Amino acid sequence: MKRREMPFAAGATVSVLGLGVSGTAAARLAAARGAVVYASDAFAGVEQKAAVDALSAEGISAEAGRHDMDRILDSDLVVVSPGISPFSEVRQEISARGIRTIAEVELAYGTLSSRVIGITGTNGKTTTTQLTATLLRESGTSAVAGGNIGHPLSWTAMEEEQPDWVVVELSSFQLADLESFHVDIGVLLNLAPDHLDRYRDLQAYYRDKQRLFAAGDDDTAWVLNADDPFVLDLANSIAEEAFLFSLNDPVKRGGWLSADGVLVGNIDGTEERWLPEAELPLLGSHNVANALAASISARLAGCPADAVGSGLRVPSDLPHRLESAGEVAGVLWINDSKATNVAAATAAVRAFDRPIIMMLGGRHKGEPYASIAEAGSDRLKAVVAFGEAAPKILAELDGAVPHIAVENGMDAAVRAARHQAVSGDVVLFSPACSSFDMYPNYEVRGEAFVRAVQSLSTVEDRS
Ligand code: UMA
Repeated sequence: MKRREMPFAAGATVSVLGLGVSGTAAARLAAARGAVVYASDAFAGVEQKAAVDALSAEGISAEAGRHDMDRILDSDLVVVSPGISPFSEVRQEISARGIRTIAEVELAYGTLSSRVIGITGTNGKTTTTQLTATLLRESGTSAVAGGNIGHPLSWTAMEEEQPDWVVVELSSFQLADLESFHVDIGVLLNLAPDHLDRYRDLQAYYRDKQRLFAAGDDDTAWVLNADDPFVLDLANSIAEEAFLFSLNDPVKRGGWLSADGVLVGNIDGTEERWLPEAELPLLGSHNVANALAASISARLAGCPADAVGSGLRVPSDLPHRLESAGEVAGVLWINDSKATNVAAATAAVRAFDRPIIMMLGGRHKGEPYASIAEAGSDRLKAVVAFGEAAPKILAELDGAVPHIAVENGMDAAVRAARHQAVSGDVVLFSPACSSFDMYPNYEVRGEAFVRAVQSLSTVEDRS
């Protein structure tokens, strides 16, 4: 295994780009480890200004509204927030100068003593990351879920007591800027088009995902989706030695969904029946796949076979992922705001076998919407399109679904969906687009949806 090293010497100058959660965490960690830190954000919104105030109060040099390029280009190391594209002006200038640039997770890794499970894939990363950490904790092993899940790894690196395992959700953006980050267990869940607004093409996105394999060595245990040909292709020869998971067929070693509907595993030559699918609190077959990946990973990290079932039964507390927003007059409203790409929305459609009214829209990310209509061809009653992407969704799905409406704003879109729904239907808010046309992130969008549903139920209660 590669030896862990702090990525800078004491007294080195470290510039941190971006003052979101990962940038502020990185600035604090680098300063705590003896670097002279300059943290900056190109924008000067309320959050960035608050971050500047907080860091300045701790003696860390920070500014919002500009990147001081003289200072940045003079630094020994740059730590970059994942949201800042390699094609941005600031990063282009830094790379032209040949200054070493790393991700926040890489910085954190250098100061962590925990063993690492790294989880990536287009969809299901957060669920699998959280579930793996839950399985480990439920079986008495200390584990923290971090990374893209919203808990910067630097937070854990700054804790005095570090867990035995960190389960790290790795986005392609983070993978792109790894150096010596090493995974003891590496998981690739699935691959589908996403982030085509940032990547030149699909291959470029997949190439960043492939960097997971560069973070392993001969001692790394790999967990791969046997049902996804793109995953197997990307893994190449690694797939031969990997632990696989499948919803379709038993695998030599790994986990699968048996013909009688049980999540079954085989880690060390003996078959283990983990949990009947019906007892899994998560909805949808994509979540059965996530649960299999989490179970294999947890078993490999020391969770005993007989502890998997009870760990899988622990309800997930992840909001905005196929979460009920309530039932109004027999209509079930589902908040799946985290579905920010077409593959996630397609998986959501597959999770319901009753008539569906689908709410789609937001900022278009470059992917075609046809697969959503195909996945729901016998159940999709109507689509309500909203946001910037609405004209594109209308053009692509008109004629492919029985009814399509375009609405402006969340409240109007929710009312239009209500208009289409009858008792027994589900209204699925699984937008397939990013939220950035109307909201700062998918969480705020999900909350706006839930509020609109709640006000609808108040009106209906009164009438
Ligand atoms: N900025 C600059 N200069 C620029 C461009 C942007 O300073 O040229 C600033 C922005 O003004 C902003 C900051 O950089 O203040 C953006 O940082 P960020 O987007 O990396 O935000 P963080 O709050 O640090 O959140 C990041 C991840 N965000 C992204 O990858 C876009 C979070 O994932 C992650 O939870 C967090 O680090 C902790 O690790 C979010 C996400 O949407 C949930 N991820 C994508 C996904 O899951 O699909 C990859």
